[in-house]
Amino acid sequence: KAPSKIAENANDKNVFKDAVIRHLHCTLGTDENKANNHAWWKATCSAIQENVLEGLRKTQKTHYLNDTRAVHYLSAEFLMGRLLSNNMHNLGLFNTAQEALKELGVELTDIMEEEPDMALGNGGLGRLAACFIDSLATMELPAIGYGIHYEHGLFRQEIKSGAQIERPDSWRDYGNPWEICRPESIQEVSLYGYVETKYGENGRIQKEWHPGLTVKGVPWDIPVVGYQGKTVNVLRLWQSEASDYFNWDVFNAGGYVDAQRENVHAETISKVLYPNDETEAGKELRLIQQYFFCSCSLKDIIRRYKRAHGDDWSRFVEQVVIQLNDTHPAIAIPELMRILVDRAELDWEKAWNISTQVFAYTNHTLLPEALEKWPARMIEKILPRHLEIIYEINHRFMDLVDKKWPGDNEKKAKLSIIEEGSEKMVRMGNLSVIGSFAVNGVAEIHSRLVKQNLFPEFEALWPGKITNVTNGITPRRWLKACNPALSALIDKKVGDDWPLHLKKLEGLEKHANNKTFQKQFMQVKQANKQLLANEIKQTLDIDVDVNAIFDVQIKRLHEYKRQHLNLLHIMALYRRILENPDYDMHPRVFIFGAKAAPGYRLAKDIIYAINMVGNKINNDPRVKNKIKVVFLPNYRVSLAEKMIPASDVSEQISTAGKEASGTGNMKLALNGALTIGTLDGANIEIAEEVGDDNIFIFGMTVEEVEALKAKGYNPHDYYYRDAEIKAILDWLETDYFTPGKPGALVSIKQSLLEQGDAYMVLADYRAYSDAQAKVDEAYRDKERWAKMAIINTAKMGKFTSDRSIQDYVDKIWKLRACEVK
Ligand code: 26W
Repeated sequence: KAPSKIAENANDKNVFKDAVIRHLHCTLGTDENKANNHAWWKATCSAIQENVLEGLRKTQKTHYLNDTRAVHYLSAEFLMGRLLSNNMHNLGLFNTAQEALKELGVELTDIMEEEPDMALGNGGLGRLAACFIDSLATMELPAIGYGIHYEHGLFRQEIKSGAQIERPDSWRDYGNPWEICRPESIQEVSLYGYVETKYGENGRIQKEWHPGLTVKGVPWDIPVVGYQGKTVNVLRLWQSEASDYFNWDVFNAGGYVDAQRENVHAETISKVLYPNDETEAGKELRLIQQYFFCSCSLKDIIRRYKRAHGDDWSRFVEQVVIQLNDTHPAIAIPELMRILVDRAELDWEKAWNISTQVFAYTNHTLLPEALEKWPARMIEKILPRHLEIIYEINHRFMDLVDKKWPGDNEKKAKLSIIEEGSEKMVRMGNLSVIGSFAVNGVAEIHSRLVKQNLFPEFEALWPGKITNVTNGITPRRWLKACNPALSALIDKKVGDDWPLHLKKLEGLEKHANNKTFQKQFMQVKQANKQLLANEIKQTLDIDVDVNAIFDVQIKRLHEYKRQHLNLLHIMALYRRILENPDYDMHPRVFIFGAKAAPGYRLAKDIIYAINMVGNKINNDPRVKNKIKVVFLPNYRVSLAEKMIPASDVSEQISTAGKEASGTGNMKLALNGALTIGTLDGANIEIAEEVGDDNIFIFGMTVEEVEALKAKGYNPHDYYYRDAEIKAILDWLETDYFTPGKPGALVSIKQSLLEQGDAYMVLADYRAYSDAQAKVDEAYRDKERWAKMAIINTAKMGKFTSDRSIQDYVDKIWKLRACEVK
């Protein structure tokens, strides 16, 4: 099948050449003799964007004419990465563009490196949102993503003398060729002030919010191109600006300076992404960010609805479903109630009936420190009317609970939106469950734990409301675009429609024992490893051998993800080599990528430790290159795209019960890496798919973790009983890895001993070490390894985000595809 094209003749090489030249001339004001890579990149983007916009126009018209029901995906984060390669692949224009540019003397893969990542997210949750909107467009589902147009995305990480330094990310400094500003759709958002109670005619109590500040929300649209380019949806990101209209009063009263001050405040809202992953900071600006984008988005949704249905609210729930990506957009629930009750003057019951048929909520974490709670006093100051509404929601809900469990105050305390204590707190998780018609976790085990441990009272009250939708990843970006060599090999075996029907990869299984295919598969891996080795040489000046095992751990740095378990094992291998120069192991390169939240001390200490231990090992001739440790700085989507195709081993070693799902585990296995992992998150479902022989599972189960905790876990037991553990932890206290600075790595030892080892690293250490020995043994048998790797790729069909989206459609959204011709 020829790839479909949007614009007439788009994949005619000469047409494409002309378009690029035209943009060099007319958009960028340069020419082909002067243009540098950056200009070529921009001109190429503009040429592609012509095709994208054609599809966008058709899609919007089709959705409008068909008055389609749509899903509105509200997320504080969208980790989009780069868009050029993705858009070219999805439009079927990659080869055309590559050949056209070659004739112009330009290497496409070089200019692709000019594109800054759109890093408007922290990690898993933000990247999931990006994969989901790719799938939504691919499946021709009417959908819009709503988020924040952060001026600065996640910080850029530099490593200085082994330690993380944060530098600002400026992804838009030289313009973003993909985004379109839509001043015609600006929204106003109110903050602060007070609420006036009025008595309207017929005695109805009316609430009027007199805000203290109004800001503008300016929408920027990023087109989202589905695979094969038929549907082009949008990601709409809101940028805050001072509302000139509101500040007139202050300005006219001679308060020029005050007016300027308010300007600063308004523009601060979308300035920067909070770099915290899994720790709730309770910062006022973060709550304002959340409300800002929710309010803009709801008003946008309502504007579009009213355009078709006027003031008739009766069909709103048929047309609109809103998915809350974690609790970050939960404030949208009282905001919709405010609009319906105070503005549209609907009865509370009617308004609540609408709201609770519109919202659905996804939970992404069980960690108590990540569950959002806002001081009631803070909400009262910023959103006084919303706090009243939250109290009213809670009051009515408590009546309902009393009917179910009369007089049971313990149940009420657990279910209440309000947590009583020295400071009253609003639990956003409870608000989300109460205000939604469906709640889901992101992997089977996680959803079970959401029901059993996080929200057991809600599960008893509303059985069936909490369900599971296992996460997924888009195979377009995470195989087709990032691993062209493997993709071409797969095309030859199973045909080229696997990016749309990932289960077709199962067709590879019958070749898993074929020696020729094994060779081809491993040659692709080897070539990808060489590309990564070049990258490592270039950025860190470390030589790595592509015949070594490439063992990769890439994810945010967090104690529960246990990068330090990996590090302890590396130190153990090093120690074994020092004690026995003939220690027999296949050479291995341990590769890390991880950012630590800037305020997370121990996470930063672990990064420092990886670098210092690595530096020592890499330069110790006694190691004879059996071990290399590589920490690649500034881990991000575009770096992941280079690391994942080159990985042999995928480290997924979180404490059981802590990693909600993981999605990197899926990306690595899809690209033929073998997982060493715990029975946690989606690892369990990956193991079910590939079979126990094709994965290295180790360590405690959730039940065993819970039992050990109940019995009383004492890490000292492991320290004194296992000589290797003791030797390694004691080593951390010396200045062996940090010459002249004894104790520089001691915080890790302390966290694992005195501070109680909250994530049970020591309890799982020996099992991990044994599993690593099995990895070593398996790799030495080249045929066995190749077979296992092939089976991993073959069995990843379940984990396409298309399947996740289909699950959402069937279980929650009840959406229909809308064909765009
Ligand atoms: C309030 C601070 C904060 C910020 C972000 C708390 C929590 C978060 C996210 C929920 C963290 C996150 O990204 N969670 C990850 O979500 C992925 C997608 O579902 C899962 O695959 C990961 O297991 C989960 O850690």
